[in-house]
Amino acid sequence: MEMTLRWYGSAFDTVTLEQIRQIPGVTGVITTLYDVPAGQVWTRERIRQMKEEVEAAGLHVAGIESVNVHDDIKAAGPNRDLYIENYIETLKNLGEEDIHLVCYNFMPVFDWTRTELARKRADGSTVLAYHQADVDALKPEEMFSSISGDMNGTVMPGWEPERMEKIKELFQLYKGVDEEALFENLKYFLEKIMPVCRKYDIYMAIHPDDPAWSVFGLPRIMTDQENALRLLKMVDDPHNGITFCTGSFGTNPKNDLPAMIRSMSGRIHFAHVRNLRHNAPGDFEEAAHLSSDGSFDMYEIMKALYDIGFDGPIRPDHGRMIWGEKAMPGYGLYDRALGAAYLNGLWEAICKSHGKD
Ligand code: DNO
Repeated sequence: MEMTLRWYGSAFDTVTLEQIRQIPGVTGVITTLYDVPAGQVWTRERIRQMKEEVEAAGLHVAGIESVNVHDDIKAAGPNRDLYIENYIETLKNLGEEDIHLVCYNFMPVFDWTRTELARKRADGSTVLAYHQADVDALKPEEMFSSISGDMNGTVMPGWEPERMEKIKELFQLYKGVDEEALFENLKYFLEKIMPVCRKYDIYMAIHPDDPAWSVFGLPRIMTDQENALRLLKMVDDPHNGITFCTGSFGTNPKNDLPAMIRSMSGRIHFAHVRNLRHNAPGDFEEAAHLSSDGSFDMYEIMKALYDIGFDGPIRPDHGRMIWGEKAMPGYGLYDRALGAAYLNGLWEAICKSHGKD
């Protein structure tokens, strides 16, 4: 595996490439062109500039998170074929710039969802949290304003204000789209992009839905082992794979994370490894990466990745906000750096217990 950190680009991130370069064992970043709206083509020039900036700092672009999928593709809206053409063009440009991993999601309207961005923990750190009863008490259009005050002046992925302004239209677009239709639309999209993925050897890695259940009555399909395996079989090509995000699949305590990893051998192209703490059904908060701080057994998760021969990029995921840092919630430097060091430590121990360096 290769240890990486997510980076939003110098115009958006409070964390610098120079800082990332100093985290032991981190050799790559997972990045994006954050200012290009879903549906627009990424030009080769912009991709090249992004690569050059990362490489000048002694790192490399290990993959993209995300090339976002336009809602017309997800909902089979009027311009879906046009947006798929644009997506193909972006993949071609990425392939020509030698980038071979693309993370994306297929969640309608909202990307990941939290009800609090700065819940205070006993040690004074703050974390992202989710409480189903709070979501149930809100209208979808109130969701953004209910959390926007805690964003520390950053733009959070999936929560761009211009998207949130169109929320009612977006809900309208998904009228009549149930889980089966969403699966169909995902299949249609993947079948159209597979030829360009094969040609440039690009690995598509869908991100699970977070939380792993329907929010505001919208359909969600990347929620458990059964559905993930259905997706892999539906378009049975190694270029159609998964971003295994423990924090997203793990929102549902019924998901057995190590067993899920083992069931997807060869098709996990990217891993997001983090911990969270379950308080009650539908009520969880994020935690430090350390097993004892949350509900997951991080050793078993890393061991499952090792056992299936996972060799893609991995990254620590949402961190707590600690040591007075002001950053995008979940994406500060300090706690993610601690997470990377801890995951590297687990990995080293697992390798050495198998007699490997
Ligand atoms: C949130 C992230 C998501 C993820 C997208 C992938 O912190 O995990 O925004 O990047 O769903 O497309």
